[in-house]
Amino acid sequence: MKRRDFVSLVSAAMGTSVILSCKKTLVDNQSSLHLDLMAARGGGGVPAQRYPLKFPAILSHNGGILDSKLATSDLGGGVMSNVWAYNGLFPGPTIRANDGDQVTIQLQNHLPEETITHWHGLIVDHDNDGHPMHAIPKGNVFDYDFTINQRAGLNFYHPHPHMLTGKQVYLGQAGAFIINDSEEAALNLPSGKYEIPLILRDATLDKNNNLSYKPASGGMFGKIPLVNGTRSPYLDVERAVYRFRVLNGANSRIFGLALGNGASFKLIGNDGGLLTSAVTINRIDMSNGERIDVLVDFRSVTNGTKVMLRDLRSGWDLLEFRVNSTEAGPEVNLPSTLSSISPLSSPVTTRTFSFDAMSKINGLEYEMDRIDWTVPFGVVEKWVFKTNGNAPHPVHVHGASFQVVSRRGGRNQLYPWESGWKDTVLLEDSETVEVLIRFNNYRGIYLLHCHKLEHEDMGMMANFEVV
Ligand SMILES: [Cu+2]
Repeated sequence: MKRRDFVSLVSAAMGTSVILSCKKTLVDNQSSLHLDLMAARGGGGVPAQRYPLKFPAILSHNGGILDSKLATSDLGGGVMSNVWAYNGLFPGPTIRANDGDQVTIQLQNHLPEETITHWHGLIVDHDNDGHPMHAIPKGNVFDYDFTINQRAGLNFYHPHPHMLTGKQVYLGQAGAFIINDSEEAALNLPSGKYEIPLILRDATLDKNNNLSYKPASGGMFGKIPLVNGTRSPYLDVERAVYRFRVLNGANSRIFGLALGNGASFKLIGNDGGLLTSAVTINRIDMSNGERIDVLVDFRSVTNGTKVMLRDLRSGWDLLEFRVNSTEAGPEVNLPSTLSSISPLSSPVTTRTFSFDAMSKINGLEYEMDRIDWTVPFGVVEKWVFKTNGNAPHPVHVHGASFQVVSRRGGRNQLYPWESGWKDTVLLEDSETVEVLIRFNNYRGIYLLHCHKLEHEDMGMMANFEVV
């Protein structure tokens, strides 16, 4: 498929949302009016009503089925929206596995078009990576079978069919994949009801409250925020320390997270798992596909107080914490070293990748059958990411994690959430970002691409082969 087909695909996507919105949906008139009023406030301000934060169900990593299908979901207040959901859930079920576990999951495609699921952050062999060349037509299944061999962390599963990723993720095809290991377990981090996954995204709803995908070449920016598929959510919390596992699951929007009461986060992990040590920080910026792992301490907050998780970039209120207990919970004591991370060094090769316009890497748009470079197995390389404009480009690599070593130009610095192991790094205009990377798990064909999904779908993606 060539770029010229993107326009017709976009038209097709819009046509789909029209068809979806024509389906009969029971809408309470009052709720509908209320939601429209809230939408008019652009998701910011003070909505008249908030809805309980949803939590995705857990799916077994061993023998689980991911059924991609059309469904309806309550985004809050009992108003149903048409979505494309894994197992009818929006977002999809959370998968948990331990390092060393065998994962066997069957993807069933009941969407009206091809799809394939990619496990963003998981280091798996080419056949299990959800490469677009493995997309299955509607009515077909794909059996995944791989072993977890990596550090504990929060990962992100979503479709990866060429030129359809943005639409499918937007319509609801997304979920969390959490890996646990013994190193993490030894830290006794908050768990159970004190460990909360938060999948952030935005959305635009049409007048029937259905998701409306209308991408522009600069990306798809929705008019309201959703957290775990909930609009204007709240969460009752105790006076305790909570662990929030946060994923930016939006197609294009970057979030600048902060707490409304000025309290700080204790940042303990990111894409590739635990950091070397915890960092106390007041703001964290997350581009598409990035993850963070933070502790928030509500112990000193007075019972009955509300604390807002905010997005400083849009001015949106994302999630209201309602502190609702009299007794304060225990302190969480972290060791000064959370995890040992060996720095990569002495790269044998330097490769430069220029993310140009909105659809090209080094002057080329994606071709499914073209391998643009080969990488020797097991050696450290330096990859340099730059751009001639049209950023932000969140750069994502499949098949290995990397370490970010420098950013020159633009923001001209690295941030605490960019230390340790990463698989996605934000490239802004006039920046040059250098990473060190080593593919020492599998040989095979993998992808480098922009994770602004509309850029990816237009062709800002490349195949390389580890040999
Ligand atoms: Cu981009």
